[in-house]
Amino acid sequence: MQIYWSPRTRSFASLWALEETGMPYEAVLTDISIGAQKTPEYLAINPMGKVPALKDGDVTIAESAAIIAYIAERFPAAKLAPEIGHPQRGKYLQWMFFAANIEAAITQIFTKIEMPTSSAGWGSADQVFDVLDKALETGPWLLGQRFSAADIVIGSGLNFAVRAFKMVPPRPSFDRYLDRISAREAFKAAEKMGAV
Ligand SMILES: N[C@@H](CCC(=O)N[C@@H](CS)C(=O)NCC(=O)O)C(=O)O
Repeated sequence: MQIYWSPRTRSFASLWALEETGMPYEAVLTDISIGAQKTPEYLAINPMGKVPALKDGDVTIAESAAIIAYIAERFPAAKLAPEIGHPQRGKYLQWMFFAANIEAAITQIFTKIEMPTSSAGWGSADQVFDVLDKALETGPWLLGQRFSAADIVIGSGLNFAVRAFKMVPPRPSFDRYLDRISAREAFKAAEKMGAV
C-alpha cells in the first residue's frame, strides 16, 4: 500500500491513520512545493492533482476522509471504525462526513464570505465550531471512550485550523482534545515524518 503525501498538508491525517493500524506501508513523497502533484503519473492516481492519495494494489483513492475510512475498513484489527450495525456506527459516520463542514468553515473564515446560515450547508463557521465544542466537552473522544477514525479526520482538521494555521481561536475543549490526540504515538510518528 502506498500513500502519496507532502509535508505540512492534509496528507498528515492519512499518515496518522496508517500509523494507527501498525501495518506496513510505503510513504511516497509527492512534494507539492515543486509541483510533483501535477505530473501525468500522479494525475493518473488523483486527477485533482492534490495530496493525499492512496494506492492499494489496483485500487486508487483520493479525498482524505475516504482514504481514512478505507484504511479503517481495510485493517479491522485496528478497531478504528464501529462495525456495520454497531450502535455507534451512525455517529461515527456523522463525524466522518462532518469534516466537510470544517473545510467550509475554514474557507469562510479565510474569504470572509457571508451567506445566510439557512442556505449554507455548514451553517456558519461559528455554528461548526460551537457544535464541535459541545461534542468535545465530555470526551475523551468523539465517540466517548472509543477512539475512532472520526477522531483522525476531525482531530487533524481541528489541529490545522486551531494550532497549525491559527485560523480558529483555541477553546478549552479544543485544547484538551488536541493535547490528547497529539499525545498518541501514531500522531507523533506522522509528525516525526514532517507531515504537519
Ligand atoms: N479534499 C482534499 C483536499 C486535498 C488538498 O487540498 N491538498 C492540498 C494540500 S493540503 C494540495 O494537494 N494542494 C496542491 C495543489 O492543489 O496543487 C482532501 O481532503 O484530501
